[in-house]
Amino acid sequence: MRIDIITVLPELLRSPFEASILKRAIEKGLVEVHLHNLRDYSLGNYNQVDDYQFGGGAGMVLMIEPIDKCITDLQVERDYDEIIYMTPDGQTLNQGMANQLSLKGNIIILCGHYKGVDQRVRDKFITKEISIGDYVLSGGELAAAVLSDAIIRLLPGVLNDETSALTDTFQDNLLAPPVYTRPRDYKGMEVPEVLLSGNFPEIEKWREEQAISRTKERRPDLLE
Ligand code: 6GU
Repeated sequence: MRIDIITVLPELLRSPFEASILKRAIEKGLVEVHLHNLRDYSLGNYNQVDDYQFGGGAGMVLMIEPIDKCITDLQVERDYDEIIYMTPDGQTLNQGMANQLSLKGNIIILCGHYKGVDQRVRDKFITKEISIGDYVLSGGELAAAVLSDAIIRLLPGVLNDETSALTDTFQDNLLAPPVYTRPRDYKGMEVPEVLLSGNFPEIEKWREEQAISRTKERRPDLLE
């Protein structure tokens, strides 16, 4: 898989891909992530990528020209399955969407900023608009990092047995059960007996019950 991210703040997006699981996925060649600074595609002398909005009002708007130039350059090299715009008025990201996107070959992620992008960008180029929740971030970069992480960890070979996505919260619309590690007794707080029993069918049953009761209590909406 290949992810191309278009942003006015590439520096904000570097570190998530330079550590831990995402870094290893890139090193293993399981995914390529390319950051594109929108300013490199600006037309005028001032590296201008945003402008005042027609009709007046506070806040700058990302202009269509640099975005067109960047996307068109990328499309000359390869076909893209999705061109995603990160925006708080998009469809709210969930595990199902991450699962679907992890099956794609090449995707572009465009990060919004300021008041957003010229509507004509959305009309002409964008195939999916995604939000990561009902709150406002100062730009789409952190949201793009969240989306990329959710996708990349699902790619075959990225996770090992220990970090398997199969037992994730949400993967079967259930929250994950509680987990424990050593010591067995910490200042009188004990690990549930069943986990120490070695009886794996019993352990599986306990985990399933815990997952269901946790979901009922914390996220009854997931069970509807
Ligand atoms: Cl994708 N962008 C911004 N700016 N804020 C958000 C968001 C995206 N998702 C939730 N809040």
